[in-house]
Amino acid sequence: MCSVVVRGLVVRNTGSWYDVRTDEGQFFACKVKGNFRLRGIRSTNPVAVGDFVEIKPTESASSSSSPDAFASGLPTALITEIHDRRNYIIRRASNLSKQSHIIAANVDQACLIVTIAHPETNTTFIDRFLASAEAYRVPVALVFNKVDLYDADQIRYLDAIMALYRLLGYACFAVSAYTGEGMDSLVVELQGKTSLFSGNSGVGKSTLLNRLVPEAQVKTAELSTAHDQGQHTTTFSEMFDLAGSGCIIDTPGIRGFGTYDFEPDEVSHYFREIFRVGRECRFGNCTHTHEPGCAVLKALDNHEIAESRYLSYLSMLEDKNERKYREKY
Ligand SMILES: Nc1nc2c(ncn2[C@@H]2O[C@H](COP(=O)(O)OP(=O)(O)OP(=O)(O)O)[C@@H](O)[C@H]2O)c(=O)[nH]1
Ligand SMILES: [Mg+2]
Ligand SMILES: [Zn+2]
Repeated sequence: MCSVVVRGLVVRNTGSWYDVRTDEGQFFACKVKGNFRLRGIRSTNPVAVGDFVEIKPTESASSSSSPDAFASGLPTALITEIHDRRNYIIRRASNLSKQSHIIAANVDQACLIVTIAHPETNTTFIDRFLASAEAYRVPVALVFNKVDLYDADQIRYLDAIMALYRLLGYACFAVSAYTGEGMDSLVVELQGKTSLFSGNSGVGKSTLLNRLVPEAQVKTAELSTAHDQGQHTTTFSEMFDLAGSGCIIDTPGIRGFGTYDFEPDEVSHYFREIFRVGRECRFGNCTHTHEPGCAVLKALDNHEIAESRYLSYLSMLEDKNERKYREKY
């Protein structure tokens, strides 16, 4: 009877199994023990890639009863405990859902991979991601991929949008996973850190990963010709080691970013410029929507706050009012 409990890191989440790498470098296919739930979080996945866990190896007889773990050839174990997280990125599991989905835990940064075209990532999606990351204290770098595809107008737009986000204090990278353009500075940014790759389907998360970690060889696929959208090719989250030090967590593409567990009066705290300017509003409880003496509305009029950012702010307020989010975000 094997009853030792060992510590490990969750490196892969296939939905039904969590692959854990122990401190000694051994791999186990794990299930979560019983129905233990994380403090107050109603999540579709109680454990996420990046979690540190305690596991208890199960006897070999039980592994043969689980065909998929058996197929992976890994010994099986039970996750008996999850260590406290330094941070995590969480979103609403789906429209109208009360459940959340933890995208990854214990990351040094989230790289939001976005594209100006093929497919187009909308700014509301970007801002919702940024606001959530801000709330959970995860630094974000914006990685604009597929620069090889853009025409002159799109390049102008790219420059403008990068200027906007840089002004707000977010690191921005313009890269092409195809030509390698811009990849050198991204590599420097990734060194020594655990970085989450997130974004819409089809923006090239896995293609970038394959370029950065050639032995990863994860599946990628063309956009659908009819809709110029990704096809949700990556179906589970997985962590890969970078040469040197650091690692990347590749994740399935997400359609909308439904924010989880925000109070309406909190939303403005996570839009850096709205928070800053909002301190000048006449009323302390200003929602920046209609109030007299609202400094945010004035800054919006003066183009000191970008309209796209303000619209994203409104969309998040609306979530709270309607308790839902629109799928397209
Ligand atoms: N032209 C061009 N195409 C790219 C670039 N990066 C990725 N692609 C293509 O975009 C398509 C989607 O790439 P994936 O890497 O599968 O996208 P993903 O973000 O991992 O998508 P999901 O796994 O569905 O979330 C593939 O056909 C890639 O070859 C790039 O820099 N330039
Ligand atoms: Mg992918
Ligand atoms: Zn105001």
